[in-house]
Amino acid sequence: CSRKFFVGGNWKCNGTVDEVKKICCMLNNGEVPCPNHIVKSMLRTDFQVAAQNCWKGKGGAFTGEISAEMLANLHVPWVILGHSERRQLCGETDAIVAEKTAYALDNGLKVCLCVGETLEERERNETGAVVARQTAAVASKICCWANVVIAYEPIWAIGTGKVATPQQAQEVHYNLRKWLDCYVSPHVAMNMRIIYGGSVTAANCKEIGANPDVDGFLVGGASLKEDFIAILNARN
Ligand code: G2H
Repeated sequence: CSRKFFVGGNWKCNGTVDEVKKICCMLNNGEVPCPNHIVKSMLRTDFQVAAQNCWKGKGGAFTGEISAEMLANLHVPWVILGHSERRQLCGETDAIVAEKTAYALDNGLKVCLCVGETLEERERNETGAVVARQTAAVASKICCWANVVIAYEPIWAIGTGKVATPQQAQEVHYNLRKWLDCYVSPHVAMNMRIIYGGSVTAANCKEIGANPDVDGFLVGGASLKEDFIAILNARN
């Protein structure tokens, strides 16, 4: 398969200087094939840093925000957009996430776009429709997907210790790839890395990562621990 396995660590709103130093040390010493500039200067160059959000348009009088231009200027190559914590806690709609994605890509950033359903939506059998709706909003605003990775993160599995089964993850990833094939293009569908996020650990990563449509992980809690090295090696 031509899709290179992709693993992101999402530290969220965690980390004192000492804790960050400890995690960087663990990563730098890990045998493996961020949110800020300090992290970048501490890490081996084969790791790339991501911001966890950015402003939806050109920077300016938007107190508390960081713009795509500022990230690019700081040489932060990636930004995570549409994480369910942003959608649910900060009111980011599909349209806002799409606008942010388009603006970030236009400014040279790579985007890890998060999608995923709530427990109620899964129970109503709406998973496929929700993920398609969230992706369609972005598809209406961008035409080049080369710098996008899609993270499927079922909200009921985030930070709950309740992980999707390998079959559940594979099914959603497969259907999302089919959607891309139909509504974007066969080329984008074939090359899109669709990664899984939601309570990934060293113990469950191999089984989930062995699925043909699972191209990596976005990892929260476990990325703060030694576990992350095993997750980075899930496909090795
Ligand atoms: C989902 C994930 C990281 P966790 O948000 O993106 O977090 O691995 O803690 O469930």
